[in-house]
Amino acid sequence: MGVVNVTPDSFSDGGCFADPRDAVAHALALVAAGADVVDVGGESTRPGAEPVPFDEELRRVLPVVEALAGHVRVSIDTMKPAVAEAAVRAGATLVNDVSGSLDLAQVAAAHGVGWVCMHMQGSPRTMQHRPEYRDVVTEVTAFLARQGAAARDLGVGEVWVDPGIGFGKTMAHNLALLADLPRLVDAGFPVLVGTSRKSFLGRLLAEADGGDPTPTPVGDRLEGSIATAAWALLHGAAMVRVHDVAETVAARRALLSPAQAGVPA
Ligand code: PMM
Repeated sequence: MGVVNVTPDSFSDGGCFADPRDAVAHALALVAAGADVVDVGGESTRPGAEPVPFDEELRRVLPVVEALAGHVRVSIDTMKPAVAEAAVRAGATLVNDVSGSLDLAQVAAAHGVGWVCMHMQGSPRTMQHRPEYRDVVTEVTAFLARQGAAARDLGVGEVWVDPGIGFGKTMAHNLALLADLPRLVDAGFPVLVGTSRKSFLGRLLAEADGGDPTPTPVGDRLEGSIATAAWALLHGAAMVRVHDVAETVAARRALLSPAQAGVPA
């Protein structure tokens, strides 16, 4: 899944593709690089981000969804049911819901499209103020299993679950969720994981560079993004959400080729 943020302020690429024409060109480049799905978002979910009004979010995403729908599977990254509904009418076939709310599952059920249920503690504005869990893996897995089952009961045929790396989580929480990913896989839904360019990688890579406390900048997190995407794929994730599609596709090919080498054609 390639990331297409049509926002002025996303943490990794904010402002790069705020013009719909640039966003469409970028998305088509991601498809050429091997993306199976492009995830179009018009509201930044970076920590501290303020909500975007409905009409502004729609103005950003709709032309991009319409232009891409005939070329590639389009996912709409939104927390607003009305934006999801409009995007699905414009051709999106996956609703990527970082709030994990059944309101969006209802939209997916009504239109016969897929739904991604992501776990987040709190809201983007406040989520990184002291996130707390007694047992992060158990709590996140239980939430996703419950919401996934409820969505199926509502009639959603295609349900994905996502642990929500960086959404109301400390670095220790993120690492615990990645380390124990097979537990989430065992919940029985296909798993999506997004680690690409996230701030915990900035800290991990800085520490690997010799303990400098300054996080590695967003543009220098490629190795960490690829390593964690590879980890997720090897531990059962069925899809990874990434900015650097060509590099991740190449890494996946190298990763899976040895595993497939012994299988007769
Ligand atoms: N991360 C971001 C936005 N949307 N959706 C899902 N399902 N999973 C994620 O991890 C996720 C997401 C934040 O990253 P961005 O600002 O670079 O898009």
